[in-house]
Amino acid sequence: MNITTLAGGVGAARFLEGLIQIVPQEDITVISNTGDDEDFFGLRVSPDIDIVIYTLAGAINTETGWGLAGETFRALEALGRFGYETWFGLGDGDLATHVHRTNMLHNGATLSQATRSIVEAFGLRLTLLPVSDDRIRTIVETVAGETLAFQEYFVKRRTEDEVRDVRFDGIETAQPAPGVLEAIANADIIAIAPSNPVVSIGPLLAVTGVREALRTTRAKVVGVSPIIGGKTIKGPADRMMASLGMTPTAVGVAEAYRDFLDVLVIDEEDRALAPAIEATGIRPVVTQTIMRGPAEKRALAETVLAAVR
Ligand code: FO1
Repeated sequence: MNITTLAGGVGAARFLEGLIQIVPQEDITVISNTGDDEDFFGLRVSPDIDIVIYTLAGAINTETGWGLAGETFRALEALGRFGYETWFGLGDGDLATHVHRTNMLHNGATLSQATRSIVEAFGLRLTLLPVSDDRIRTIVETVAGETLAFQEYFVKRRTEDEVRDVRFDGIETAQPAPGVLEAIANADIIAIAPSNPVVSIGPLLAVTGVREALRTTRAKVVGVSPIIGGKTIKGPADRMMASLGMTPTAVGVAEAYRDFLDVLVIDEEDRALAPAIEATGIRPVVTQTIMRGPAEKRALAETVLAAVR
């Protein structure tokens, strides 16, 4: 059974931790957001790709949900001496990943090839595809009229700015990476991870052909709402959806995916929203979606697969 997951960062990684407990990694393809990617000190950093790899390899810093466990930050401190900005927490071990990725890109490899190399080096056997090998940059326009690169908005400014608009620079010409459309067309099940619908899943859906592939695939498409009781566990999805005129609830998630989603898994807390989701033409499945430990991650993955089997 082939399962393709559309993924952002932390929420997706936690969902995938459950999935790999019940499905062989060889049967899983993850299509990853690259709109968060940024260059620091000339190095290409791909946070959502790395968060998924580090998490599934058991190497993640579980307190933050990003970066490597037991990191030191000596190189970053030393870079600060030269006047570089150091607000983006790149640890010493993490830097090696970015050096390797950037080196491969400089030598003519694609982001897909560099990603495969990192996946293998961390001992994983699933297929992890960046949604595109072409550069896509998520840009946030604030109500105050500023234009911020995603990491500036997310990390430097701690998501404090009110968002007026979000755009994906490069999206008009970005082509799906090799294997992306095939992984959607040939999957038995497609799972949309509990990630931010605007800035994590949004860039994936905006790449030429991806949304159409989701609409026409023979696979069942099941999503997990990242919004519980009108709030996100982590990140600004609720506030962002509200300021962009979307309904900041599981119903808003259903509306955002209504043209391709068959089932939306929502939390017990949102049971009362089930009829409104049903009204969008999507079947709601109510379960416990907060993933604290390995058993809860596994249970959520089991519910997601059972919902469309
Ligand atoms: N998130 C933070 O909130 N602060 C950081 O300093 C930070 C550093 C960082 C370094 C490498 C990496 O792969 C991710 C990092 N993140 C950091 C997470 C990242 O900004 C976001 O979680 C994703 O872009 C959103 O999915």
